[in-house]
Amino acid sequence: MCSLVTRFRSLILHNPISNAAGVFGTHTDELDQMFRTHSGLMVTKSATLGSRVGNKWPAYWENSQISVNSMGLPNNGIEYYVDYIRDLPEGKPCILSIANIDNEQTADILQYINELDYIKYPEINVSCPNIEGKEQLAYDYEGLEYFLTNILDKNYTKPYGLKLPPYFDPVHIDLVSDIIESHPNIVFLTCINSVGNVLHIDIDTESSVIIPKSGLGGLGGDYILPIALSNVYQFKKRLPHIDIIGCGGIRSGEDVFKHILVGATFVQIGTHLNRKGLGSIERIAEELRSIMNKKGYQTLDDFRGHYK
Ligand code: RRO
Repeated sequence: MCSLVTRFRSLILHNPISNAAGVFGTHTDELDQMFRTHSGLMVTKSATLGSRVGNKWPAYWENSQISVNSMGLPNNGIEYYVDYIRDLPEGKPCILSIANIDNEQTADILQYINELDYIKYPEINVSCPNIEGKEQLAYDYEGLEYFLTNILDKNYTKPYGLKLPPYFDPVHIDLVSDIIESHPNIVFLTCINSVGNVLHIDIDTESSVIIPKSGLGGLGGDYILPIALSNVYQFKKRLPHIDIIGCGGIRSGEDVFKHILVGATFVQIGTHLNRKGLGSIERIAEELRSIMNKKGYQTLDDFRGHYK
């Protein structure tokens, strides 16, 4: 029988599956539900210093293939998530996701969590596409370098990760990789956030399926699997010493297998969990196990990064 055990830095996970930030991670009852699932770990909604209600509704839409969202960072504020993690029983690590909408506020958050030993490997979201008038930080290379040097390095002294948007040109992956290499506390990258600013039109209403930002929103679901795989593959190749967390388009054990094949340490699932519920985690883990058994792989290391 094969094993799904996954080593991520100092953590040993019983399988390589997590929710994605924003799905089953905003309220404590959702996080409690995630804790009770079969997942190897979990992640909170991206938090800001204070709570936010988010964008005008409807801001989320999905069908059987895709999702489009412009949630606008609704969250309960950093303390809510930090306290939740502090009080969590042992058994499943919970990654704190932090959104940057304002450098000074993020500096305050980082100073606050720097002293807390129960916060491990926060995921810093530099790719939220849904704040009106605000560029995704990870597409602004100078702004990203400034942020990492003057906000992150100055206020947080422990290992952390970045949640990145999709990149569509290898030259951009090289540019971002150069920036990341000069910040040794970056130990993981989550690839990818939703594909920003897409437009899905309802033929009956002749308008978008969501309201904020004139209908533009972040795309998740089946269509983004090949984009995610390409980003995981390229970043892993460029930065082999860094853990890459695969996120995008996963709905089956086969999809998890593909993410790990191109180098992912573990994976996060968003749209599909929202659509099908948390029971799908166990099914997806079993599908992965069955593929490994068929191929004769005993552990995830037997094929991780072995894309031919
Ligand atoms: O809350 C959102 O609108 C949101 C965030 Br912070 C993000 O990182 N990605 C996304 O698709 N939506």
